[in-house]
Amino acid sequence: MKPLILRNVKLNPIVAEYVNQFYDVISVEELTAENAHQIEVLLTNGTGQAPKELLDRLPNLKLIDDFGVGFDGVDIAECKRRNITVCTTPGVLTDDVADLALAHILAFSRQMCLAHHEVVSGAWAAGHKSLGLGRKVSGKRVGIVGLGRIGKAVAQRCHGFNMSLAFYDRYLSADKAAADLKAMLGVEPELTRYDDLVELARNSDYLVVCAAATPENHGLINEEVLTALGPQGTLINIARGVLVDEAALVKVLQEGKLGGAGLDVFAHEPNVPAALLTMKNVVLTPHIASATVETREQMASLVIGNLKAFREGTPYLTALTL
Ligand code: 8YV
Repeated sequence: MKPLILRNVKLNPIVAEYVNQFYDVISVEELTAENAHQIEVLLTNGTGQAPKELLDRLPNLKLIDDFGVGFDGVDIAECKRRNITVCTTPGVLTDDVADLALAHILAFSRQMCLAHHEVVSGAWAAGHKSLGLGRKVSGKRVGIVGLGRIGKAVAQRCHGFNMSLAFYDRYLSADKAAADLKAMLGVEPELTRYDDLVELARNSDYLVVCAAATPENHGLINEEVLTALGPQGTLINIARGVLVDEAALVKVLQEGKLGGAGLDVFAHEPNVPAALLTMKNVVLTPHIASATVETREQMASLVIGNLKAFREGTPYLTALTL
């Protein structure tokens, strides 16, 4: 009989193939008072939930192996207290997530979804052209909320579009940000740091949310911020849905106080506020920022590497410092 391993999400197929060689996998629904004490490893992903109530049921848990860079569903304080290691997949998905932010900027501004529909519906061929003009992206102002690894990769790409760069990040000084970007770009970009998120929004054409979903960031993008972004402004969220007050977002879009939104993440995935589904000034994707063959292979390789390290007692590849 193989040892048991617990999953609280559906496993990536590459990870599953490795895991099945050494473990019998059970889901949280299959956890019982009898088998819970056997669990030493929990397999999760960036949106998987590991609250204290679950951790309390797992007295021998040693590793949470996360197929993702986000760990907002994991009770980190409890992991720290109990010395449970948490491994994530940092770095390997940065490019893809930043690429998707740019894809949203372009898709929204150049009306890609409406334009595609105009062709496939036959409207264009029939001469019923209803598509108005889009908006130019090159040369516009981008405001980046959270200038970590992903935020900087977004800045790097926006610089390529001759956009002016500004950011809001409580933990990063203007000098450090400028030095980091200079190292990436080879030139020092024009970069403005805002202490006030509303001011950043007021001075941005695109506000791109790249921050982590820490409890203090919940609802960070509120009605005041969205209104400051304004009728010519676009919100892009490739981070986490909870960072945005979704009710306020729907309200400002309905009232025409915000130009539009490109959203890959939502507060209650896979549920999307019904009002957004019929709006023409939104582009919606189903949390696909890291969903490419290449990146998912690299993420799987880190998850497997960390599990291997656990099994062999060697150092973890990407353990969080708790
Ligand atoms: C994944 C993510 O979609 O890395 C994250 O935090 O949200 C995404 O890369 C998620 O982990 C599901 O596999």
